[in-house]
Amino acid sequence: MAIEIIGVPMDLGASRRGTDMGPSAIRYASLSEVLRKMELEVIDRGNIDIPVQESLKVDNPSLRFINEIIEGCLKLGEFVSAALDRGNFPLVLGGDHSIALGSLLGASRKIPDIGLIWMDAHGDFNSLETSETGNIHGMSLASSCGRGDAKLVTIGGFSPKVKEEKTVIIGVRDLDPEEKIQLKQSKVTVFSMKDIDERGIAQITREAIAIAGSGGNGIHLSFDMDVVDPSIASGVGTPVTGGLNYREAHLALELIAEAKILKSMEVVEVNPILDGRANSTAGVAVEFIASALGKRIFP
Ligand code: NNH
Ligand code: MN
Ligand code: MN
Ligand code: MN
Repeated sequence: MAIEIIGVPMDLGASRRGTDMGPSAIRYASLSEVLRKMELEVIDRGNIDIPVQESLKVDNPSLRFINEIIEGCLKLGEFVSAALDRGNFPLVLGGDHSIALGSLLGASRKIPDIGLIWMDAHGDFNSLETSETGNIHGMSLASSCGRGDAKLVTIGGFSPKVKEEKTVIIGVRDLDPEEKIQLKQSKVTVFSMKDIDERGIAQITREAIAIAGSGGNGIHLSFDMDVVDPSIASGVGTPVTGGLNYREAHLALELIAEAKILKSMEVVEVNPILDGRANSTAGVAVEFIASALGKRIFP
């Protein structure tokens, strides 16, 4: 099994420009070298073709750049499915979180009944009716669960991509008012920062693994870099204070690796131009990827 790196220079799903540089920033922070030192085989498939924002005009302000995002996610879905067909592990580098639509299309087409752990400061559970921004990166989880705009929901020709019963959000601390109601009415399991503070990240992660991993088909991990505290990862478009600390994030990923249930992964929302220290957020992203893929402190 090789790790197949797939870059998605997508910034059409978010307001602040710069996540299109995420894949370069993460590669520049020595991703391949770090993984090869772990004795993993690495194949870099390069980047998916995504149009440059300045070359487009917004035709639908409540679903900004929907057509271009769908087109990009269909391409990404093909790359993810092809990697799984080869028996490989798709590692998707974002890009804003709208790309989860493509990763989950590609993964769930090949792995029916796949579970999902979504680590994020946000719920990404908006629909066009509840969104205050029209940004599709805030809608990608709801759409993947079968809620919202029909074009987003049925991308790839089937829905849902994941069952709400097998979907778990970890680290959330910023929900829009209507989004909160939608999430409450859903069957998604939500572990907020309060739950983590109260019960500890180890216990929460174990419960998440049990829920998302139930049935034994494995899980997709969608890791939004803003789940960690901005003091660790400042280079994200929508930072929210009070996030996971450095070790909490590593421990969650180490436990997921130990459970041996991970089938595919994406790391999203790295925005190097907003980084407080030169490319440090991408550097931390590489460390997190290594933990998720089995790097151990000891033995
Ligand atoms: N909830 C907001 C929206 O829908 C912000 C979403 N931003 C994110 N999501 N970074 O992870 O626009
Ligand atoms: Mn997100
Ligand atoms: Mn987020
Ligand atoms: Mn804490």
